[in-house]
Amino acid sequence: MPEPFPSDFVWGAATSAYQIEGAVREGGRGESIWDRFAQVPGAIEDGSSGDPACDHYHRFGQDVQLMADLGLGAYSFSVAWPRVLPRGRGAVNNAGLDYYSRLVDALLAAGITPHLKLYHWDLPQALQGWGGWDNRDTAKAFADYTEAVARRLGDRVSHWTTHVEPWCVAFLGHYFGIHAPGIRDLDTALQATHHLLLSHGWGVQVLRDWLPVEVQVGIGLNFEPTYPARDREADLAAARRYDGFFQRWFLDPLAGRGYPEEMWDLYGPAVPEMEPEDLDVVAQRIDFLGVNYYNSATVADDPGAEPLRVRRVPNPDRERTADREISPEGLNDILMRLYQEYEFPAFYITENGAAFEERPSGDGAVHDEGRCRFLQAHIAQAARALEQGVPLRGYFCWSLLDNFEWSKGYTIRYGITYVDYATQTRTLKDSALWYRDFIQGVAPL
Ligand code: IFM
Repeated sequence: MPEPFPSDFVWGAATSAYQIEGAVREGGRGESIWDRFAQVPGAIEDGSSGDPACDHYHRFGQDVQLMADLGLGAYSFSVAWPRVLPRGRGAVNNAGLDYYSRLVDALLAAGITPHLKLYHWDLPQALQGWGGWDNRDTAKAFADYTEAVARRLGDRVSHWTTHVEPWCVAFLGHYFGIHAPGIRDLDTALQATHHLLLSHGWGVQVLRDWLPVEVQVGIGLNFEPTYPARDREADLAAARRYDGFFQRWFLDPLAGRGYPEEMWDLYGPAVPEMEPEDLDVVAQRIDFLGVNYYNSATVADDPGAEPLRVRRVPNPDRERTADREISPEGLNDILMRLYQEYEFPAFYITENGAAFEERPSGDGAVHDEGRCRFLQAHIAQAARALEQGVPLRGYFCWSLLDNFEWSKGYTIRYGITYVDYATQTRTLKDSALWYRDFIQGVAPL
């Protein structure tokens, strides 16, 4: 194992159901909000959808083999709620659970630990008809869904994540309106946040009830460590507000601190409704916090930009991927901060990766030097955090495969494996080959 990573450090790759599975009308799967949203003209840059994506539903055996070839120790995948409960609640669709059961068995047979995520954004459309995450009943339905999955897979899956990037669900989906269900309303976004967190708490309780005690349960948040554009009070205050909006609105209630007071005041009448016991439910003990990290944020004060009064400022000194600024040191900053300011027992980097608009070259290989450099620089920051005492247990590269990148469709590629969508051929990019060699300890950072 490469220094300073301990021998039990987990090296993996991550995906999500809607982004890779395809087969949206097979095996009794119900409609999801992303199936519906993708049909809205202009919602997806190239007019595409998650069907057939990488056709992973039919090709998972081949993809598990690919993971084994790379020497991955773990695979982080999400279960599609509408495959398990096509209408969101009620009768369980056993064919949906059978599919994940086969996937889990194939992973275990290949010596790869399954890390299962319950919700990566594909809410059953039927629940959206009742208000989706704006409705408290959706959080109850999530607990029932959790139970159905836990009862079936709890004997074989050791790592469970309730939600992935609830900030994206709440704000991209309900405030900026660029993700499903395409709502643009602050009250709804804040109420959705609360119901997502509440469903996490109820989900953790269900998992503790149904699973063996040694099973690890957590949640994955996305982070943008925030820096002021200039060293002046107005920008420092703007950075604190953006941090409250992006990080602490989720972190603090999960850590038992309730919603940050200054954000509660700033949101005024838009703050969510809740029951007296909710904050205790949200603050369930978790075994790990998943850290999804792609970039940091530089912000300036902007009195006209209600409600946060913050403007993001591009940093011309930073190199860029196809869609983000590159700031590896932000990964170390956020890990150190989480370690020093909060009491989570362990961390995984549950997503980290880069998109580029690459193609195979004449020799058939995909020479993605940019991604190789990106992964190396970020893993080096993870190593620094580890050396400084952060209880970091693993690293998952996003993503195993090129896939459906939400509102950007297939216009950019996050995979370490190139997918030719016309033929569904997979080609390991140079970054995958480097990752394989690095894990084996034969390639340096
Ligand atoms: O593709 C997404 C993923 O679904 C959630 N985290 C960020 C990735 C890259 O944008």
